[in-house]
Amino acid sequence: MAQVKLLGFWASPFARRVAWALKLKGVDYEYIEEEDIFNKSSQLIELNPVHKKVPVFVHGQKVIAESFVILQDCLKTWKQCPLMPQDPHERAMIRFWTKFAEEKKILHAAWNAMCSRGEEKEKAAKLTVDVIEKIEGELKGKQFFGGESIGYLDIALGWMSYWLPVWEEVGSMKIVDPLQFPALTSWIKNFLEHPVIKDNLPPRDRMIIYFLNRTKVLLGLTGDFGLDDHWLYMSNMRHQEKGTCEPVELQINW
Ligand SMILES: N[C@@H](CCC(=O)N[C@@H](CS)C(=O)NCC(=O)O)C(=O)O
Repeated sequence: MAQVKLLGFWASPFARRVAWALKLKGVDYEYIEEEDIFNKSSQLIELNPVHKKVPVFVHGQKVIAESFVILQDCLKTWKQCPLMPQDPHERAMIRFWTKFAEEKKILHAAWNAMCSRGEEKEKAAKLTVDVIEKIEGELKGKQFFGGESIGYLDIALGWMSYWLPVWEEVGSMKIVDPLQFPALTSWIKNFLEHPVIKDNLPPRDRMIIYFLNRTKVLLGLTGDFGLDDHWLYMSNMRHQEKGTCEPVELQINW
């Protein structure tokens, strides 16, 4: 069996898609962490010269980039735990919803909602909610998108179970209202309770700090955040949004 390697980054929802698929399929692989995604290793540049992004998948002589392209290759290479239904119409539906989520750029909209302010934030949050409304319909009465077990669409949208709540917290916003989206809310619970998924998630606290710092950089603020600063930052944001006080000076504490 040719050697399988996955080049990823701990906080990347795209790299995690591939890791989940490989784990579900029981494929042994070597994980290589890209230490600094903004100061790319020569290995990443060499393996993915077009986009210079993770994930990159290496299988013997084959090198593949782009999470969905990698997933497709995994489906064809390893038949165990198929992730796609047998029925052609059901397969088409999975492709339809994957394409829908990609074309609507829901992940990017949620990301933008986290790291923007004012009107731009509102627009991005609304776009995310509008797409979720459609996805909610597809989940009604199901444990997973794949029915009784995790499938391709669950993996494709898996970031919504764990990254989205972190982005909601960091961006001080509510996107997945359990009353508005009961099916998605219970899917999140089911997905995160799955043993393979549960054991393959980045630490939440580290994510909060990481995405707070990313947000801060993108908003043009300076200094690094520690977790203690998070709460100060949140209340600061809320006050600023309500226009109730001047910005509080942020402490650098780590
Ligand atoms: N469409 C790509 C997106 C990959 C991507 O954006 N990866 C991020 C990490 S989450 C990255 O490598 N960013 C580095 C950069 O933007 O330069 C996929 O699905 O694999």
